[in-house]
Amino acid sequence: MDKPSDTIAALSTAPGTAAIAVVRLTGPDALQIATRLTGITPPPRRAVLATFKAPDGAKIDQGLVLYFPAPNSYTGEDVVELHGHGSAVVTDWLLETLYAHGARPAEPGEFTLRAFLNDKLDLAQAEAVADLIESGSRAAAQAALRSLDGAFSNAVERVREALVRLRVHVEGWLDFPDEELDLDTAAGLEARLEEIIVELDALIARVGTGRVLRDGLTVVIAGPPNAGKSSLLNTLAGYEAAIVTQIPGTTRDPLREHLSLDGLPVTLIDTAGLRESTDPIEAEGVKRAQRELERADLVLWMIDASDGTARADMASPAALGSQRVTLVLNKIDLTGESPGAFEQDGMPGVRLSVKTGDGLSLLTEHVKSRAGWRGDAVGTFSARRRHLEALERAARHLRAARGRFASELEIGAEELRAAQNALAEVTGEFTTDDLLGEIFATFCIGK
Ligand SMILES: Nc1nc2c(ncn2[C@@H]2O[C@H](COP(=O)(O)OP(=O)(O)O)[C@@H](O)[C@H]2O)c(=O)[nH]1
Ligand SMILES: [Mg+2]
Repeated sequence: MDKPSDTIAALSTAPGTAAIAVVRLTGPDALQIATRLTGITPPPRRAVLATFKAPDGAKIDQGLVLYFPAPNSYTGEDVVELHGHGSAVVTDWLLETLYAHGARPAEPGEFTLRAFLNDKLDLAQAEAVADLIESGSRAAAQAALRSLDGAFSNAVERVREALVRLRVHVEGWLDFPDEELDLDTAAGLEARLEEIIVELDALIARVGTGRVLRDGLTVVIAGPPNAGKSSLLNTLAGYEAAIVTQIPGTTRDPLREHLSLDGLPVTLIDTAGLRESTDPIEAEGVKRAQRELERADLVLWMIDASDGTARADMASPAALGSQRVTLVLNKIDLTGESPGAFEQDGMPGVRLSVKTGDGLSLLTEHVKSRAGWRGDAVGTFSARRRHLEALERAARHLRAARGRFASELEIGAEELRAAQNALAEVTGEFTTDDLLGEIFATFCIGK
């Protein structure tokens, strides 16, 4: 994307009635427009009182003018802030005057886009600005601030630098096609690749926590009818959100509840019991349940412990991808089993009774730990699904390069290159205009 050459203006504080409203200008004509508005040339980085006048000389307002010369400003361009009174009528008139003097209304996120284009922020930091503004909890705000400080970008950069060093070596060997890579050299390269994979995996785990902090964790309760799924939702939600009866097939529409497990934002979804049904309404409910399963971050697969047939079939949810499934063996009050954790077919499980509450805290602890959740979110940075996808793609390419250095060096080199490109997408060295448009369109105007 080309660097912009025009000057934009927008209200940067919330619209409506307020004590003060801040209107910002950025671009090459910002100073000249402010001078025409106020009749003075504002000094750099010092607030001065001025009268804002319309082109016909009418007084619009009185307020402070603050001038940040390029490149030492938020956008890297000349920026002027006008602090006036927070009246919608006054700010509209002020903006109209700025437009008359040659400024153009800013698009959403355009100030931050300019900061990105002028290398004031990388893309992950620019996204952190929006995440900070929109943060719904103190932990989320802290995480966004850490990303804005560059903690996330630096962590990505460390992995990228290690990868670049490895690539320099690999590409160096490619220049001598006749030379066979001796086994020692290949083993050395493999070892360095493994180190990078370990570091990237650790980063992905941290990013997962940050992503959950921003978007929440989607947990779907599924399983055969009558297992106690709706009872679990009601217990965790703290009220009778879902209808519970002893009649199998009671739940049809997926039911969502937003709740917080010790600060971890969770969207809990109760679904229709999965079974073949001739009732068209229940069959549609089952179809919708399956759709929710595909989108879930975590599936709680619930089974009635007193139901021998269901217990025998406990391995069936492994097909969902066992890393996303936790088995929940409910109604142990009927079987006399004790609450606790277990494992079956590679899937973790918890034995509990929703009715008596035994083992419920084990389940909430388990969900928090699977989300990588530490109550205080110390050291977490905010991250988005986009970041996680790019990092996971990079990790897949690195794994695909494994074992290639001895005999298929070219393929290995290609995978490393693809991994580096995926990493660069996070910080924005490697982006398309479409992606930039998509990201900044979700910002507020004036930011
Ligand atoms: N004994 C016992 N009954 C339970 C327990 N949890 C749920 N139930 C009962 O099992 C039946 C089905 O519960 P429900 O939550 O509607 O199951 P769903 O079909 O999976 O949503 C109801 O009669 C509940 O009261 C439990 O832990 N112990
Ligand atoms: Mg139900």
